Amino acid sequence: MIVNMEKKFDTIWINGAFTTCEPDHPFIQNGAMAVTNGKIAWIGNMVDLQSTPELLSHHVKDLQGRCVTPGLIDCHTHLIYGGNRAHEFELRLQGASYEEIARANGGIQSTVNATRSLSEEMLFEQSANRLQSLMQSGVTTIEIKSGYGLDWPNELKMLRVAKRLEETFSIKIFKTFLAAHTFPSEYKNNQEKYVDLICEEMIPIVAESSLADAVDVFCEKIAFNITQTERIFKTAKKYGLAIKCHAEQLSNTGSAALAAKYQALSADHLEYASLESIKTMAESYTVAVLLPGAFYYLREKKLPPIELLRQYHVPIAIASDSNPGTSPILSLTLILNMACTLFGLTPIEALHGVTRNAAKALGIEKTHGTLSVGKNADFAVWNVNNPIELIYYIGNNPLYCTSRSQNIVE
Ligand code: DI6
Ligand code: FE
Repeated sequence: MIVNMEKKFDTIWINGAFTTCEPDHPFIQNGAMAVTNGKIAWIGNMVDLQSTPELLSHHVKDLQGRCVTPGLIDCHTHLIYGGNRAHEFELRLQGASYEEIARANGGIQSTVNATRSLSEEMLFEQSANRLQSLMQSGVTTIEIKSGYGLDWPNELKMLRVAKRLEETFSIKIFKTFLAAHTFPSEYKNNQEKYVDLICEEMIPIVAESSLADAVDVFCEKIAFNITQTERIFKTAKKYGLAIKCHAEQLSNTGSAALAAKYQALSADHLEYASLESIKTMAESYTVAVLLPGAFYYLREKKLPPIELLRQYHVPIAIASDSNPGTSPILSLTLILNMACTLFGLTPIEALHGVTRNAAKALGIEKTHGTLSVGKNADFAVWNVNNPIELIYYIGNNPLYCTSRSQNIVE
Protein backbone atom coordinates (compact mmCIF):
# COMPACT_ATOMS: atom_id res chain seq x y z
CA MET A 1 0.00 0.00 0.00
CA ILE A 2 1.45 3.35 -1.07
CA VAL A 3 1.26 6.13 1.52
CA ASN A 4 -0.27 9.18 -0.09
CA MET A 5 2.03 11.84 1.44
CA GLU A 6 5.06 10.89 -0.59
CA LYS A 7 4.51 9.81 -4.19
CA LYS A 8 6.83 7.13 -5.41
CA PHE A 9 7.79 8.58 -8.82
CA ASP A 10 8.30 12.09 -10.21
CA THR A 11 6.34 11.27 -13.39
CA ILE A 12 4.58 8.25 -14.78
CA TRP A 13 3.80 7.76 -18.46
CA ILE A 14 0.91 5.36 -19.04
CA ASN A 15 -0.81 3.57 -21.94
CA GLY A 16 2.20 3.57 -24.25
CA ALA A 17 3.62 1.14 -26.80
CA PHE A 18 7.25 0.92 -25.72
CA THR A 19 10.10 -0.16 -27.99
CA THR A 20 12.81 -0.57 -25.37
CA CYS A 21 15.67 -1.65 -27.70
CA GLU A 22 16.61 -4.13 -24.96
CA PRO A 23 17.38 -7.57 -26.40
CA ASP A 24 15.36 -9.45 -23.77
CA HIS A 25 12.17 -7.36 -23.63
CA PRO A 26 12.09 -5.44 -26.91
CA PHE A 27 8.41 -4.42 -26.89
CA ILE A 28 5.83 -3.63 -24.24
CA GLN A 29 2.50 -3.24 -26.01
CA ASN A 30 0.37 -1.66 -23.30
CA GLY A 31 2.91 -0.32 -20.90
CA ALA A 32 3.95 2.34 -18.45
CA MET A 33 7.24 3.96 -17.55
CA ALA A 34 8.06 5.87 -14.38
CA VAL A 35 10.78 8.50 -14.05
CA THR A 36 12.49 9.80 -10.91
CA ASN A 37 15.41 12.24 -10.79
CA GLY A 38 15.88 12.00 -14.54
CA LYS A 39 16.29 8.21 -14.47
CA ILE A 40 13.93 5.45 -15.53
CA ALA A 41 12.65 4.04 -12.24
CA TRP A 42 10.17 1.47 -13.53
CA ILE A 43 9.03 0.12 -16.91
CA GLY A 44 6.59 -2.68 -17.59
CA ASN A 45 3.06 -3.71 -18.46
CA MET A 46 0.17 -1.55 -17.26
CA VAL A 47 -1.30 -4.58 -15.50
CA ASP A 48 1.86 -4.97 -13.43
CA LEU A 49 1.74 -1.47 -11.94
CA GLN A 50 1.69 -1.73 -8.14
CA SER A 51 -1.15 0.73 -7.79
CA THR A 52 -3.25 3.19 -9.76
CA PRO A 53 -0.99 5.73 -11.54
CA GLU A 54 -2.43 8.66 -9.54
CA LEU A 55 -1.28 7.05 -6.31
CA LEU A 56 2.21 6.56 -7.70
CA SER A 57 2.90 10.08 -8.96
CA HIS A 58 1.53 13.61 -9.04
CA HIS A 59 2.38 13.75 -12.74
CA VAL A 60 0.53 11.17 -14.79
CA LYS A 61 0.87 11.48 -18.58
CA ASP A 62 -1.43 9.44 -20.80
CA LEU A 63 0.34 8.40 -24.00
CA GLN A 64 -2.94 7.22 -25.58
CA GLY A 65 -1.29 4.28 -27.30
CA ARG A 66 1.57 6.26 -28.82
CA CYS A 67 4.88 4.58 -29.55
CA VAL A 68 7.85 5.39 -27.28
CA THR A 69 11.48 4.70 -28.21
CA PRO A 70 14.75 5.60 -26.55
CA GLY A 71 15.74 9.15 -27.55
CA LEU A 72 17.59 8.89 -30.85
CA ILE A 73 21.37 9.26 -30.75
CA ASP A 74 23.10 10.77 -33.78
CA CYS A 75 26.62 9.49 -33.16
CA HIS A 76 28.47 11.10 -36.11
CA THR A 77 27.87 14.68 -37.26
CA HIS A 78 29.76 17.73 -38.47
CA LEU A 79 26.91 20.08 -37.56
CA ILE A 80 28.98 23.19 -36.85
CA TYR A 81 30.15 24.91 -40.04
CA GLY A 82 29.91 28.08 -42.07
CA GLY A 83 28.46 28.44 -45.58
CA ASN A 84 27.23 25.60 -47.75
CA ARG A 85 28.45 23.56 -50.72
CA ALA A 86 25.42 23.55 -52.99
CA HIS A 87 27.72 24.48 -55.87
CA GLU A 88 29.77 21.31 -55.39
CA PHE A 89 26.56 19.31 -55.37
CA GLU A 90 25.87 20.78 -58.80
CA LEU A 91 29.43 20.03 -59.99
CA ARG A 92 29.14 16.41 -58.86
CA LEU A 93 25.86 16.06 -60.73
CA GLN A 94 27.82 17.15 -63.82
CA GLY A 95 30.33 14.37 -63.24
CA ALA A 96 33.07 15.83 -61.00
CA SER A 97 34.17 13.49 -58.22
CA TYR A 98 34.49 14.33 -54.50
CA GLU A 99 38.27 13.74 -54.73
CA GLU A 100 38.66 16.02 -57.75
CA ILE A 101 36.81 18.83 -56.03
CA ALA A 102 38.85 18.31 -52.84
CA ARG A 103 42.16 18.40 -54.74
CA ALA A 104 41.13 21.67 -56.40
CA ASN A 105 40.84 23.34 -52.97
CA GLY A 106 37.08 22.88 -52.82
CA GLY A 107 35.66 20.26 -50.49
CA ILE A 108 36.55 20.47 -46.81
CA GLN A 109 38.94 23.40 -47.42
CA SER A 110 36.14 25.57 -48.79
CA THR A 111 34.09 24.96 -45.63
CA VAL A 112 37.20 25.71 -43.56
CA ASN A 113 37.44 29.12 -45.29
CA ALA A 114 33.75 29.82 -44.68
CA THR A 115 33.93 28.68 -41.03
CA ARG A 116 37.04 30.73 -40.28
CA SER A 117 35.38 33.85 -41.63
CA LEU A 118 32.34 33.59 -39.32
CA SER A 119 32.19 35.12 -35.87
CA GLU A 120 31.53 32.74 -32.99
CA GLU A 121 28.07 34.26 -32.65
CA MET A 122 27.15 33.68 -36.30
CA LEU A 123 28.55 30.16 -36.22
CA PHE A 124 26.44 29.45 -33.15
CA GLU A 125 23.28 30.82 -34.77
CA GLN A 126 23.66 28.87 -38.01
CA SER A 127 24.50 25.67 -36.18
CA ALA A 128 21.67 26.12 -33.67
CA ASN A 129 19.14 26.08 -36.52
CA ARG A 130 20.51 22.79 -37.78
CA LEU A 131 20.58 21.28 -34.30
CA GLN A 132 16.93 22.20 -33.79
CA SER A 133 16.00 20.45 -37.04
CA LEU A 134 17.76 17.26 -35.96
CA MET A 135 16.14 17.44 -32.53
CA GLN A 136 12.74 17.65 -34.23
CA SER A 137 13.45 14.22 -35.67
CA GLY A 138 13.69 12.73 -32.17
CA VAL A 139 17.40 13.24 -31.43
CA THR A 140 18.18 13.62 -27.72
CA THR A 141 21.95 12.99 -27.83
CA ILE A 142 24.32 14.07 -30.54
CA GLU A 143 27.99 13.81 -31.37
CA ILE A 144 29.50 16.90 -33.03
CA LYS A 145 32.99 17.07 -34.49
CA SER A 146 35.28 20.03 -34.92
CA GLY A 147 37.38 19.91 -38.09
CA TYR A 148 36.44 22.98 -40.10
CA GLY A 149 38.81 25.29 -38.21
CA LEU A 150 42.10 23.46 -38.70
CA ASP A 151 44.01 26.04 -36.70
CA TRP A 152 43.83 26.47 -32.97
CA PRO A 153 41.66 29.62 -32.73
CA ASN A 154 39.06 28.21 -35.09
CA GLU A 155 39.03 24.66 -33.76
CA LEU A 156 38.57 26.19 -30.31
CA LYS A 157 35.77 28.39 -31.68
CA MET A 158 33.97 25.26 -32.93
CA LEU A 159 34.36 23.42 -29.61
CA ARG A 160 33.08 26.46 -27.70
CA VAL A 161 30.06 26.65 -29.99
CA ALA A 162 29.42 22.95 -29.27
CA LYS A 163 29.49 23.62 -25.54
CA ARG A 164 27.16 26.59 -25.90
CA LEU A 165 24.71 24.52 -27.98
CA GLU A 166 24.73 21.90 -25.23
CA GLU A 167 23.90 24.48 -22.56
CA THR A 168 21.36 26.38 -24.64
CA PHE A 169 19.34 23.38 -25.78
CA SER A 170 19.82 21.09 -22.75
CA ILE A 171 20.95 18.26 -24.99
CA LYS A 172 23.86 15.95 -24.39
CA ILE A 173 26.61 16.73 -26.92
CA PHE A 174 29.54 14.36 -27.25
CA LYS A 175 32.39 16.46 -28.64
CA THR A 176 35.00 15.04 -30.97
CA PHE A 177 38.21 16.81 -31.93
CA LEU A 178 38.80 16.42 -35.68
CA ALA A 179 41.71 18.74 -36.49
CA ALA A 180 42.88 15.76 -38.59
CA HIS A 181 40.07 16.24 -41.11
CA THR A 182 42.34 17.45 -43.90
CA PHE A 183 45.56 19.45 -44.27
CA PRO A 184 44.72 23.16 -44.27
CA SER A 185 46.06 25.05 -47.29
CA GLU A 186 48.86 26.67 -45.24
CA TYR A 187 50.28 23.19 -44.45
CA LYS A 188 49.60 21.48 -47.81
CA ASN A 189 53.32 21.26 -48.52
CA ASN A 190 54.37 20.68 -44.96
CA GLN A 191 52.11 17.91 -43.76
CA GLU A 192 54.34 16.64 -40.97
CA LYS A 193 54.41 20.07 -39.36
CA TYR A 194 50.61 20.00 -39.17
CA VAL A 195 50.66 16.55 -37.55
CA ASP A 196 53.23 17.95 -35.07
CA LEU A 197 50.88 20.82 -34.30
CA ILE A 198 47.98 18.44 -33.68
CA CYS A 199 49.98 16.04 -31.51
CA GLU A 200 52.26 18.40 -29.64
CA GLU A 201 50.06 21.42 -29.11
CA MET A 202 46.38 20.89 -29.84
CA ILE A 203 45.61 17.46 -28.33
CA PRO A 204 47.34 18.24 -25.02
CA ILE A 205 45.22 21.39 -24.55
CA VAL A 206 42.02 19.64 -25.64
CA ALA A 207 42.63 16.91 -23.08
CA GLU A 208 43.79 19.14 -20.24
CA SER A 209 40.90 21.55 -20.66
CA SER A 210 38.33 18.77 -21.25
CA LEU A 211 37.24 20.46 -24.48
CA ALA A 212 36.41 17.18 -26.22
CA ASP A 213 35.66 13.55 -25.39
CA ALA A 214 37.37 11.92 -28.36
CA VAL A 215 39.79 12.40 -31.24
CA ASP A 216 38.90 11.46 -34.82
CA VAL A 217 41.06 11.19 -37.96
CA PHE A 218 40.00 11.16 -41.62
CA CYS A 219 42.34 8.45 -42.91
CA GLU A 220 42.18 8.57 -46.69
CA LYS A 221 44.28 9.18 -49.81
CA ILE A 222 43.11 12.80 -49.86
CA ALA A 223 43.62 13.29 -46.11
CA PHE A 224 45.83 11.59 -43.47
CA ASN A 225 47.84 8.47 -44.27
CA ILE A 226 47.99 5.43 -42.03
CA THR A 227 51.31 6.42 -40.38
CA GLN A 228 50.06 9.90 -39.57
CA THR A 229 46.79 8.42 -38.31
CA GLU A 230 48.61 6.03 -35.99
CA ARG A 231 50.69 8.83 -34.51
CA ILE A 232 47.53 10.82 -33.75
CA PHE A 233 45.84 7.75 -32.19
CA LYS A 234 48.89 7.14 -29.98
CA THR A 235 48.82 10.74 -28.82
CA ALA A 236 45.07 10.66 -28.12
CA LYS A 237 45.51 7.51 -26.04
CA LYS A 238 48.42 8.98 -24.15
CA TYR A 239 46.19 11.90 -23.14
CA GLY A 240 43.28 9.67 -22.17
CA LEU A 241 40.96 10.62 -25.04
CA ALA A 242 38.74 8.11 -26.82
CA ILE A 243 39.38 7.38 -30.49
CA LYS A 244 37.14 7.40 -33.55
CA CYS A 245 38.08 7.08 -37.20
CA HIS A 246 36.74 8.03 -40.63
CA ALA A 247 37.81 4.70 -42.05
CA GLU A 248 37.78 3.27 -45.57
CA GLN A 249 35.10 5.54 -46.99
CA LEU A 250 36.70 5.99 -50.40
CA SER A 251 39.43 3.35 -50.49
CA ASN A 252 40.87 0.39 -48.61
CA THR A 253 43.50 1.85 -46.26
CA GLY A 254 43.48 -0.64 -43.37
CA SER A 255 42.38 2.20 -41.11
CA ALA A 256 39.43 0.34 -39.57
CA ALA A 257 41.80 -2.39 -38.35
CA LEU A 258 44.24 0.25 -37.10
CA ALA A 259 41.47 2.04 -35.22
CA ALA A 260 40.36 -1.25 -33.67
CA LYS A 261 43.95 -2.02 -32.67
CA TYR A 262 43.84 1.19 -30.64
CA GLN A 263 40.47 0.20 -29.12
CA ALA A 264 38.59 2.90 -31.00
CA LEU A 265 34.99 3.38 -29.93
CA SER A 266 34.01 3.26 -33.58
CA ALA A 267 35.23 3.03 -37.16
CA ASP A 268 32.91 5.00 -39.42
CA HIS A 269 31.86 4.71 -43.11
CA LEU A 270 33.59 1.36 -43.96
CA GLU A 271 32.47 0.98 -47.58
CA TYR A 272 35.94 -0.35 -48.50
CA ALA A 273 36.72 -2.23 -45.25
CA SER A 274 38.22 -5.70 -45.63
CA LEU A 275 37.43 -8.94 -43.84
CA GLU A 276 40.62 -8.45 -41.79
CA SER A 277 39.40 -5.05 -40.59
CA ILE A 278 36.07 -6.49 -39.56
CA LYS A 279 37.63 -9.36 -37.63
CA THR A 280 39.85 -6.90 -35.77
CA MET A 281 36.86 -4.68 -35.00
CA ALA A 282 34.97 -7.67 -33.62
CA GLU A 283 37.85 -8.54 -31.29
CA SER A 284 38.08 -5.03 -29.85
CA TYR A 285 34.32 -4.29 -29.64
CA THR A 286 34.72 -1.38 -32.03
CA VAL A 287 31.33 -0.27 -33.36
CA ALA A 288 30.74 0.04 -37.11
CA VAL A 289 29.08 3.40 -37.77
CA LEU A 290 27.42 3.38 -41.20
CA LEU A 291 26.54 6.64 -42.91
CA PRO A 292 23.95 6.16 -45.65
CA GLY A 293 23.55 9.91 -46.21
CA ALA A 294 27.13 10.25 -47.51
CA PHE A 295 26.72 7.06 -49.57
CA TYR A 296 23.59 8.57 -51.13
CA TYR A 297 25.00 12.03 -51.88
CA LEU A 298 28.22 10.67 -53.35
CA ARG A 299 26.20 8.16 -55.37
CA GLU A 300 28.61 5.52 -54.12
CA LYS A 301 28.14 2.06 -55.57
CA LYS A 302 30.16 0.02 -53.11
CA LEU A 303 28.09 -1.07 -50.15
CA PRO A 304 29.63 -1.42 -46.69
CA PRO A 305 30.14 -5.10 -45.80
CA ILE A 306 26.88 -5.51 -43.89
CA GLU A 307 26.75 -9.30 -44.07
CA LEU A 308 30.28 -9.64 -42.64
CA LEU A 309 29.46 -7.21 -39.85
CA ARG A 310 26.47 -9.36 -38.95
CA GLN A 311 28.46 -12.57 -39.21
CA TYR A 312 31.19 -11.31 -36.87
CA HIS A 313 28.68 -9.66 -34.49
CA VAL A 314 30.13 -6.18 -34.90
CA PRO A 315 27.51 -3.77 -33.50
CA ILE A 316 26.13 -1.58 -36.28
CA ALA A 317 25.26 2.05 -35.57
CA ILE A 318 23.96 4.50 -38.14
CA ALA A 319 24.24 8.28 -38.16
CA SER A 320 23.48 11.33 -40.27
CA ASP A 321 27.11 12.45 -40.88
CA SER A 322 25.36 15.80 -41.24
CA ASN A 323 27.89 18.01 -43.07
CA PRO A 324 27.86 20.54 -45.91
CA GLY A 325 29.80 18.40 -48.39
CA THR A 326 28.61 14.83 -48.43
CA SER A 327 25.50 14.70 -46.26
CA PRO A 328 23.52 17.94 -45.83
CA ILE A 329 20.76 16.00 -44.06
CA LEU A 330 18.97 17.16 -40.92
CA SER A 331 16.58 14.29 -40.25
CA LEU A 332 17.61 11.12 -38.48
CA THR A 333 14.35 9.40 -39.43
CA LEU A 334 15.25 9.91 -43.10
CA ILE A 335 18.62 8.29 -42.34
CA LEU A 336 16.76 5.34 -40.79
CA ASN A 337 14.88 4.94 -44.05
CA MET A 338 18.09 5.13 -46.09
CA ALA A 339 19.79 2.54 -43.89
CA CYS A 340 17.00 0.12 -44.82
CA THR A 341 16.50 1.00 -48.48
CA LEU A 342 20.16 1.54 -49.44
CA PHE A 343 22.02 -0.78 -47.05
CA GLY A 344 19.40 -3.47 -46.53
CA LEU A 345 19.25 -3.20 -42.76
CA THR A 346 16.04 -4.44 -41.18
CA PRO A 347 13.97 -1.67 -39.57
CA ILE A 348 14.83 -3.02 -36.13
CA GLU A 349 18.55 -3.15 -36.94
CA ALA A 350 18.28 0.45 -38.12
CA LEU A 351 16.48 1.48 -34.93
CA HIS A 352 19.13 -0.24 -32.81
CA GLY A 353 21.67 1.67 -34.91
CA VAL A 354 20.42 5.02 -33.56
CA THR A 355 19.81 3.82 -30.00
CA ARG A 356 21.69 1.00 -28.27
CA ASN A 357 24.55 0.72 -30.77
CA ALA A 358 24.91 4.48 -31.22
CA ALA A 359 25.31 4.70 -27.43
CA LYS A 360 28.13 2.14 -27.67
CA ALA A 361 29.76 4.19 -30.43
CA LEU A 362 29.97 7.05 -27.91
CA GLY A 363 30.90 4.88 -24.93
CA ILE A 364 27.73 5.90 -23.06
CA GLU A 365 25.83 2.61 -23.18
CA LYS A 366 25.61 2.33 -19.39
CA THR A 367 23.38 5.40 -19.25
CA HIS A 368 21.87 5.77 -22.74
CA GLY A 369 20.41 3.88 -25.68
CA THR A 370 17.68 1.67 -24.20
CA LEU A 371 14.58 2.09 -22.08
CA SER A 372 15.81 0.25 -19.00
CA VAL A 373 15.57 0.84 -15.27
CA GLY A 374 18.48 2.97 -14.08
CA LYS A 375 19.23 4.58 -17.43
CA ASN A 376 18.69 8.24 -18.19
CA ALA A 377 15.10 9.12 -19.02
CA ASP A 378 15.89 10.17 -22.59
CA PHE A 379 13.05 9.10 -24.83
CA ALA A 380 10.97 10.07 -27.85
CA VAL A 381 7.19 9.79 -28.10
CA TRP A 382 5.84 9.36 -31.61
CA ASN A 383 2.41 9.81 -33.18
CA VAL A 384 2.50 6.25 -34.53
CA ASN A 385 1.54 2.88 -33.11
CA ASN A 386 4.44 0.90 -34.46
CA PRO A 387 8.13 1.89 -34.71
CA ILE A 388 8.39 0.64 -38.30
CA GLU A 389 6.18 3.58 -39.31
CA LEU A 390 8.98 5.96 -38.26
CA ILE A 391 11.15 4.48 -40.95
CA TYR A 392 8.51 3.91 -43.59
CA TYR A 393 7.30 7.50 -44.09
CA ILE A 394 9.43 10.23 -45.62
CA GLY A 395 8.51 13.88 -45.26
CA ASN A 396 6.07 13.87 -42.36
CA ASN A 397 7.22 14.49 -38.84
CA PRO A 398 5.69 11.93 -36.51
CA LEU A 399 7.43 13.24 -33.37
CA TYR A 400 5.04 14.03 -30.51
CA CYS A 401 7.62 15.05 -27.88
CA THR A 402 10.96 14.12 -26.39
CA SER A 403 12.17 13.98 -22.82
CA ARG A 404 15.80 14.67 -22.06
CA SER A 405 17.33 13.92 -18.69
CA GLN A 406 19.78 16.76 -19.38
CA ASN A 407 16.84 19.06 -18.54
CA ILE A 408 16.82 17.84 -14.98
CA VAL A 409 19.28 19.22 -12.50
CA GLU A 410 20.32 16.36 -10.26
N1 DI6 B 1 33.91 12.17 -44.48
C1 DI6 B 1 32.72 12.73 -44.60
O1 DI6 B 1 31.74 12.18 -44.97
C2 DI6 B 1 32.83 14.11 -44.16
N2 DI6 B 1 34.11 14.15 -43.61
C3 DI6 B 1 34.73 13.05 -43.89
O2 DI6 B 1 35.86 12.89 -43.56
C4 DI6 B 1 32.72 15.06 -45.29
C5 DI6 B 1 33.17 16.39 -44.90
C6 DI6 B 1 33.09 17.40 -46.00
O3 DI6 B 1 33.15 17.09 -47.19
O4 DI6 B 1 32.97 18.58 -45.62
FE1 FE C 1 32.07 12.41 -41.29
